[in-house]
Amino acid sequence: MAETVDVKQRILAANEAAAQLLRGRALTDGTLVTNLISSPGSGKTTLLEATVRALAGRLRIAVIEGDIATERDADRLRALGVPAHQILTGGACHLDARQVDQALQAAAFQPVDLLFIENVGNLICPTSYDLGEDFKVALLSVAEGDDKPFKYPAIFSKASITVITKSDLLPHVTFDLDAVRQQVATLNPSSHLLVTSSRTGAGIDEWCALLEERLGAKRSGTT
Ligand SMILES: Nc1nc2c(ncn2[C@@H]2O[C@H](COP(=O)(O)OP(=O)(O)OP(=O)(O)O)[C@@H](O)[C@H]2O)c(=O)[nH]1
Ligand SMILES: [Mg+2]
Repeated sequence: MAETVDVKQRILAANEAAAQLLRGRALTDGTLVTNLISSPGSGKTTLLEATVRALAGRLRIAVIEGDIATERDADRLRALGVPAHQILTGGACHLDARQVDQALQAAAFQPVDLLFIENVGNLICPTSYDLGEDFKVALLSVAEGDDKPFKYPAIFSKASITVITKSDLLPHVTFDLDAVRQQVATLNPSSHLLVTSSRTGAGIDEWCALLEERLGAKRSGTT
């Protein structure tokens, strides 16, 4: 048991060292890095597609995609003209900083304003792995149930933004938005909660404005 804990701590310490190198490079480059985490199918890639469309011509964007199999998500972003690199974990349920470092070297993206890392669809494992991001974003679709923040507290505690997705489906599902607001505020009083629909465009401007504000703050050294 003690040995298991020790190995896990060493893995996380090695990951942290790699993440700090990534963070240092992103600071030098003036790139805002966002780590998107949610259950499979909550709408991460669709939110990225909506973000790319909304920010077209205003900000330069690149995307690292993490999945256990297929290039589908990277292909969806490339179809919009966005440089995207797919990491295939081959079964692992999260990305780690070394994989992101290798992906960035392989991709050799031109300088960008925003780098999005879409993690493997999973609310648990990705939470422990720092990818050198500026902040984590948790997504929760209204179809998943309004009890999720308290059931998966780690991610909602660590994410500085929680994005409720698929709000267009609210009339068709049982989802108490106020209850979710209260849970997220309890777990992380300083977090932002945005209510969005990538289908109707609701909340997308607010999301993009928050990204632009954080990019500006990072570059002016006020974060
Ligand atoms: N009604 C509705 N459907 C949505 C919305 N956003 C995404 N979807 C649908 O939800 C499904 C999953 O969306 P994705 O964006 O692929 O989800 P994901 O989180 O990237 O999934 P993984 O990468 O597999 O974890 C797709 O069928 C989308 O069309 C939305 O705002 N409203
Ligand atoms: Mg996806």
